[in-house]
Amino acid sequence: MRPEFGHGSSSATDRRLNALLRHLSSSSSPMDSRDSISASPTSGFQNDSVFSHVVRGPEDPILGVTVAYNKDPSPNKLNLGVGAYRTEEGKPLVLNVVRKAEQQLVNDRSRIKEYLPIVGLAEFNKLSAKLIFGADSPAIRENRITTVQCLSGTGSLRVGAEFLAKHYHQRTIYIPLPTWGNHTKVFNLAGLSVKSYRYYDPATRGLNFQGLLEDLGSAPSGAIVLLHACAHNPTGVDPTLDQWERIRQLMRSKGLLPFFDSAYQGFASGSLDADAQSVRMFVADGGECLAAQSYAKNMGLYGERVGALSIVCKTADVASRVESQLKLVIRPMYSNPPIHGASIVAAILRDRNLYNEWTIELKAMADRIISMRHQLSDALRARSTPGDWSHIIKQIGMFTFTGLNSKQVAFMTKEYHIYMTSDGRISMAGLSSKTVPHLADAIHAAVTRVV
Ligand code: PGU
Repeated sequence: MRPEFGHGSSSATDRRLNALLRHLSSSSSPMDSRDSISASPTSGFQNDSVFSHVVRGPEDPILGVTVAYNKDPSPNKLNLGVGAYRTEEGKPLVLNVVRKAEQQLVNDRSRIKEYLPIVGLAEFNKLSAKLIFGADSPAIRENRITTVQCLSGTGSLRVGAEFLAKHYHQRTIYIPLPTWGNHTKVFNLAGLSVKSYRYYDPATRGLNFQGLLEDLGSAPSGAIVLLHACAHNPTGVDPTLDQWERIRQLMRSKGLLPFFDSAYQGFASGSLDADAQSVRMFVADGGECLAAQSYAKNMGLYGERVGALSIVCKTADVASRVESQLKLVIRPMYSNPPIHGASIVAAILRDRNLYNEWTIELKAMADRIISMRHQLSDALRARSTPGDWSHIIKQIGMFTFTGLNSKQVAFMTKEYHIYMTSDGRISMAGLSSKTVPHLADAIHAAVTRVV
């Protein structure tokens, strides 16, 4: 019999200590642990887990593509699944400016590793709001925005959704059809009910603007609407500025609440300001909205998990009360956010030279993606691949929504070791001049041999 702490007490500390003891004794002496924790000493060793009923879950439709890719021994394999930037050599890229900022951080001996506040690094929050809303935004000047550091884009969406589920009168969120696969799960788990609005028209491979206006027009007043700020994922199709203006007028007239997902600022056009136009239009009218920002793509900080949630309110007083409630959402979820990534971002955004260097590197990434679009389009034309492939050039951002069906995708994976999501989305950022011919061969074979 192992010692137990705090007999008869149910304090959380005692329970944790006992769990730790059980863990330690089970690794050093399996017999002892089985005797003491199995429900019945006679039950079989195979079935004695309290989790034996747990069924295996499916792989994630996007991140699971990388899992499959990693298992493939082929030297010609190509991962166009996940939206992650690669160089012409096919390697992940750490921006030079990020290396410089990190060096500064390492050299600064005054830096400490204490907890950040619940809302994160104050300077990071301020600079993130400036980045998306614009340095001269009246809403910033009037202190009507609360910005909290969150765990990249996903965490920002989740915190925003949890806040809305608790404090907003309408619990229905409309998401575009199609959209990033994780949206439905994030919003459902936060307690929102998810509906969709028409967005993409497969016939034109463009925006179904009429369908979008009809669906938002018939949404209940006050409903939340998820909008991709730019570089819509997975379609690469964005509304024009005129169309954004029509969407804004419709949403404001019906009191629909905009929730912007900004995961690609700078990646659509190469310009940080141009890619934030949609958001800024909605803030300029004085109305309220939410915005989730990610630095995964535009600073290449994927694994640092750095992002921000902003809620634009009517008054400074409301904004400060909203922030007090965001803290109550965050504290029991992960207490406070990590310090390293946010410090890198703050170092770059605060320093004019580093900021300028960043915009140049960002533009180079966006330009390389655009050049891949041209190369792929040329390669298909050279092969006389059947079909209209002009959308490869027209679509913007990281992805091309090819129009290939799931059978054609499976064929390309099996025969050509090209990995992509089953909806036919390819990450243009994963391509290089060297791999374009291989992809073009695969697409040509898929559309001529698989229907
Ligand atoms: N929102 C959109 C529209 C996205 O495309 C992504 C990432 C996120 C939010 C979340 O990004 P964070 O990494 O949390 O900042 N989508 C990529 C990356 C892989 C994934 O699914 O998370 C993609 O390939 O779709």
